[in-house]
Amino acid sequence: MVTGAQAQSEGAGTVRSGADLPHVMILATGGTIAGTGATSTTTVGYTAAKVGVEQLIDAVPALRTVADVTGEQVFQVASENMTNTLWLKLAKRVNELLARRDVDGIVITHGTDTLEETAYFLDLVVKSNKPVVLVGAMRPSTAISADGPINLYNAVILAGSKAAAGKGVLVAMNDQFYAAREVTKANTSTVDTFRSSDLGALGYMQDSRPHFYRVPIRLHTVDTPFDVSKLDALPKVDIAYGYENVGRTAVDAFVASGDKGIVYAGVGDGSLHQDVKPALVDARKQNVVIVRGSRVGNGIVARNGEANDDQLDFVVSDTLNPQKARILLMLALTRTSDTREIQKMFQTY
Ligand code: DAS
Repeated sequence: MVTGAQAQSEGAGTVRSGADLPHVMILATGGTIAGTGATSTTTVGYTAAKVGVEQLIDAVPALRTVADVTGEQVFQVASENMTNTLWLKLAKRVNELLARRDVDGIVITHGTDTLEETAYFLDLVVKSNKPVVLVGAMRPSTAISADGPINLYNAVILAGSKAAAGKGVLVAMNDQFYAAREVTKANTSTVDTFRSSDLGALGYMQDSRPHFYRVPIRLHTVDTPFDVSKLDALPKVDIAYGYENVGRTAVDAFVASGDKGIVYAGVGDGSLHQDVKPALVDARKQNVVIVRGSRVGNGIVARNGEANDDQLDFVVSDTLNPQKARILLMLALTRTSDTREIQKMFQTY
């Protein structure tokens, strides 16, 4: 723990300090939490990614009572525009800061649209047991009852807490916190949008401290083999969506564009439409790794259940939703194209 010494962080903003408080870095990336609306009642149709990290910190004076916070603007985007380049920049900066003795934890302020994806990506590539907490907001900073300030306050407490160490990357929203692997955005506009439905939150933020009721089981952070420190690109992986009367067009287009992997979001237990299956078989013949997933959102996609994965040489997604299965497949492909090895990864992380 920092003994209250003023921690200077290169490229950072203002340093605030207090004796014996944890030093928490707030890395800002944009989103609604940094958004502004035309009026105080504008909660949709506002502009995301406008307010800088110093303003976010200054808007919550109580932060100074719970942590020694340092702000840094890593980039400023609405998260629907997230890219692999931005992910790699963020991940490298997070690992660089966590390697420093004077940094006890990190909060990342982020748009909510792809927050779950960035959280899971970091859950697989961060190489530290120190807490990393992602936080966003569903209402812009200018709105009546903006949720950003309380979400940020809770995230900073969580990131500075010993209880959050070694639990993988966490998402703190609406007085609860979740495992990066399990959480998803479940409502287009309400403040309770982040949920882990069947598997549930890990706990609650209350009386300015975290209350854990469960811990992640799947391996993460220091216990994964994924290392992005020397990467400047990620393998091209896309998602094809299953539905009534679906054809092979999307899968064929992804293969033609050079995909190394395709996640198929099947109906039900990952069922394949009779017109898509031949396209996936052809893709596999061109060494594209196929992950058979489900659009349903909960439950395990059973291997050799709705398709003979052994015979087709497909991987199944376990409980990962399609957008998270894509992330694990991208990182898996930085290590191997062996489908047995990749299947083990989907049963491990
Ligand atoms: N456009 C959304 C985003 O940046 C705004 C938000 O909800 O944060 O993800």
